[in-house]
Amino acid sequence: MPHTMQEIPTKPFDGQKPGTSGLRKRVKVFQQEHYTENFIQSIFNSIEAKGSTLVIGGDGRYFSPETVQTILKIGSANGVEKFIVGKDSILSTPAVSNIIRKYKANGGILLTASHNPGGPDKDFGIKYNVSNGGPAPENVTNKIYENTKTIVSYKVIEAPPVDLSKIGEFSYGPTKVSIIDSVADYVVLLESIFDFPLIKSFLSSHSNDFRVLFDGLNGVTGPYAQALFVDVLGLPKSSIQNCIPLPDFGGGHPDPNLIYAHTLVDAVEKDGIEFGAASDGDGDRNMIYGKGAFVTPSDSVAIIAHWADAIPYFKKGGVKGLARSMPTSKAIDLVAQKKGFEYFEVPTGWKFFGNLMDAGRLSICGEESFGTGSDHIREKDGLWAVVAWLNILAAANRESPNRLVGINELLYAHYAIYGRSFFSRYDYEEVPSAGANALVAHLNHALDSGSLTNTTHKSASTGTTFTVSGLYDFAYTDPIDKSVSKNQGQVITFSDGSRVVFRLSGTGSEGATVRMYVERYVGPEASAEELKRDAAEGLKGLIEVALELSKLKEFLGVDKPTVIT
Ligand code: VG1
Ligand code: CO
Repeated sequence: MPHTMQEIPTKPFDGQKPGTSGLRKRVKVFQQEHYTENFIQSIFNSIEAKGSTLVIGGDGRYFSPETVQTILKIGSANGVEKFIVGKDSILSTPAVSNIIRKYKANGGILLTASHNPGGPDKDFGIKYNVSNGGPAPENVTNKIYENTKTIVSYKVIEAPPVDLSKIGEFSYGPTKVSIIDSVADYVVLLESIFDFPLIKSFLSSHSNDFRVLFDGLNGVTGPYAQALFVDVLGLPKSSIQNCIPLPDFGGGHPDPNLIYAHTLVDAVEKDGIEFGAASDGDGDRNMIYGKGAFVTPSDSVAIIAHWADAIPYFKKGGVKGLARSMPTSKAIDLVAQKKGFEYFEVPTGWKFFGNLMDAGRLSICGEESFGTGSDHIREKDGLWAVVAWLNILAAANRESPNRLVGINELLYAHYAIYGRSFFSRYDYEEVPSAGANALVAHLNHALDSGSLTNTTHKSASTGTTFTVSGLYDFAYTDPIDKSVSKNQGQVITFSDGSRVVFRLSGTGSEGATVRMYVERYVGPEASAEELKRDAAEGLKGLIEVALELSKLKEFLGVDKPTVIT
């Protein structure tokens, strides 16, 4: 088909640096003339675009359909041979990772700002994934960023927009465009991993005493949840809620935690539902929350690792190794030690797990930020984690035919073997950058001068004392490619093994977001009462001491965190 190409002059924009997971800004920023085009051309300048096959999809948030057309225009002009696009621009982040791998594409462009709110006044995001299906590593994102600083023009092809609602193969100038079903490949993938017949028989024999509720928070997972829970597993339609993807997620934060997923928490508590779960805007996060039972993501990944044998994928392929991001609690390390698996601590962000998986040294990993996953793809995977929990509960109940094993029974059984890591995260969102930088400088000073080391601090309300045993700035050398990532969070350790971490977020779109992570370990010899304690109670003293040591409230000028998880 004849086509015309145009080269359009442009000028660089400041600040097009991808963060923890892609470039995230307000929609209004992306809507500026040439802004989105510049970033997309910079991606194509940084990869081998000619002759490539790329996947496009996202969480369906506001400004996605327009951006798909922009990518098609610029990509085609840059020589992309084929685009595989999710119908209506919808593909969850894990689904994109799977499609890149399954169809041997060269990479993919994901249109999402994940758990950040959407809509004309909220956030949009663009992320590039490479051929292993995972987020581009730092050398690629740095190259993209360097390109955004020197860009002088971008290329477009002139062609009418593609109808994204029609599944099929189309030609678009010199490029092939294949619009695919958003859900089908992902369902096939999960069916190849889990014991669906076992889960199905467990759920149908316990339809009265083990009810399930999944909340899509109006993000991308709705259609996937319908397919998995209702169509495949045979649960009633009432088992899923907020499962229509909306461009503004119904006005909420599509973030599965105790604060933002209150539609799930409320429904579970009101109806006494045994198993509740939610996922985020783009489907890579998960929360497991049943009646009176909240599973911290750090515990969740440890429990999945402990029960790996119940999952056919691991039973067959074995567990090659375990890993967590640095701020995540050490619960999974204990499982690795007991079972003799290799284990790793990497910086925050899923991109750091990819090399280990590709090298065959990592099978199950997680982040405290409600991210759990495995080497079946190269992104964290919300619905994978939910189905993993159902598979494990089904297996546990097969061993306990007379008494229902629920979420809490699994948790307490785990603590009785490994002990418990009390864990919590305080987020101070959109605080002034100057205050956040001053906090970092204060901690750096303590680190360099050693002024805090060996000091003892007493919590006013609990009377517990904590002695600082060390302070360091976390840096990571990738064991596979030896690349070094510095300044990944400031860690304060205490003589009782407790730990506090301070980190600046790399996913916010305004001001700065400071995260404080606290962890306190209690061994399996502790009393059942101690092990079953409310997490907030178990951490109270340590949190007070952490706030005092860091002078966080003074620096940030705020009294309370925006979110506690
Ligand atoms: C946050 C989380 C991090 C996660 C990242 C992307 O990053 O802390 O663990 O990998 O979001 O998750 P930060 O830099 O804001 O702390 V998602 O679901 O937003 O892609
Ligand atoms: Co996400």
